[in-house]
Amino acid sequence: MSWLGKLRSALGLSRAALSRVETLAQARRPLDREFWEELEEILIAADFGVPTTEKIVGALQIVAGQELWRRSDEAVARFKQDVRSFLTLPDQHLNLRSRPSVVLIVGVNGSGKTTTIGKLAHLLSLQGKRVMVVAADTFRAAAAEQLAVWAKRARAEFVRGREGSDPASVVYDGLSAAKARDVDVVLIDTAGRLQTKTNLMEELKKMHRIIERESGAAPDETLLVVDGTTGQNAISQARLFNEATKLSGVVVTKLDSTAKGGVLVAIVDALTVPIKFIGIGEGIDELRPFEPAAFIDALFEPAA
Ligand SMILES: Nc1nc2c(ncn2[C@@H]2O[C@H](COP(=O)(O)OP(=O)(O)OP(=O)(O)O)[C@@H](O)[C@H]2O)c(=O)[nH]1
Ligand SMILES: [Mg+2]
Repeated sequence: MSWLGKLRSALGLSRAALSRVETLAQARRPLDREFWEELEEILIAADFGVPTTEKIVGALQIVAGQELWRRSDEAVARFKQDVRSFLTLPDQHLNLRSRPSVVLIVGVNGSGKTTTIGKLAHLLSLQGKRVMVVAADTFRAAAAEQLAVWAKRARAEFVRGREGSDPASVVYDGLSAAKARDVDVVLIDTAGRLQTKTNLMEELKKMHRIIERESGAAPDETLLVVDGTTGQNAISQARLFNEATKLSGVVVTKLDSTAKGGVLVAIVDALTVPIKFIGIGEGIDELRPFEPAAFIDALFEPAA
C-alpha cells in the first residue's frame, strides 16, 4: 500500500467521526445558524476541543460574511484550508544541526516514547545516519531491555545505565560514547511516570544541563510524545510538559486506533509547537513526518 493509502486507512476512525463535515458540504445548505452549530458540534465530538473549535468556526463565519458565501460547500472548502494552515507551523521538520545531534524524548507513561525512538532510529538509519539510543529511563525495570530490542532492529548503537541510577548520568555516558563512536544522532529515552510538575522540571533541567555541558548546546530537539487515543486529556499533559521544559515538537502516536485525530489541531492551538511526526501503528516503519496537507486530505477525503 502507498504511504498515502496507509495514512488514509490508519485515519479511518477519525475520518468517520468527521464524515458529517463532508455531508454538510454536499448538502449545499444555506449558512444559517443551524449550519454553524452543526459544524461546531461535529468538531467538538471529533476532539478539536471547544476553544479551538470556536476559534476556527468564529474566524470562518467572519470570512463567510465578507465573501458573501451562500452555501455550505464554500464554507467547508475554506474550513479544510483553514485547518491545514492552522496545523502548519515553521520548523515542521526535524532539526539536526549539531553533531552529534541530541534529541530528547519526553512524555507520560505509555504514550509511546520507546516505540517512537525505535521507529525514529530506523528512519534516521535508513537516511544513512549513525544513530545511538540512550536508555535514560532507569525507573522501570524492563525499560532498557525494551529499548535494546528496538536499537537492534533499527541498527542503532545502544547505551544504558544501571537500573535505578541517575538518568542524567546515563545521558552523560551516552554523550561521551556518542563522541567516541562518531555518532550523528543521539536519541534519549526518558521515564514516563507522571511526577509533580516540580520533580519533572528538576529532572528535565538536570538532563538539559548535562547535554549543554557535554555537547555545548541545548538539545537539537525536545519532542513530546502524546497518545492520540487520550483525546482532550492529551492537552493538559502537553501543557504540563510545555511549562516544565521548552518543547520543540510533538509526536502524536496511535492515530491508527482512535477516532480522536482532531486532537492534533487542539494540541497545536494549545502549545503553538509543531507536530513533527505521527505514529500510525506498532510497526517499525509506522512513524512518519507530519505533513499537514496529506493529513487533512486523509482526514476529510470522501471514500472513493
Ligand atoms: N497502535 C499503535 N500502538 C502504538 C503506537 N506507538 C506506540 N504504540 C504502543 O503503545 C504501547 C506503549 O508504548 P511504549 O513505547 O512502551 O510507551 P512508553 O511511553 O515508552 O511507555 P513507558 O516507558 O512505560 O512510559 C506499546 O504497546 C506500543 O506498541 C502507534 O503509533 N500505534
Ligand atoms: Mg518507555
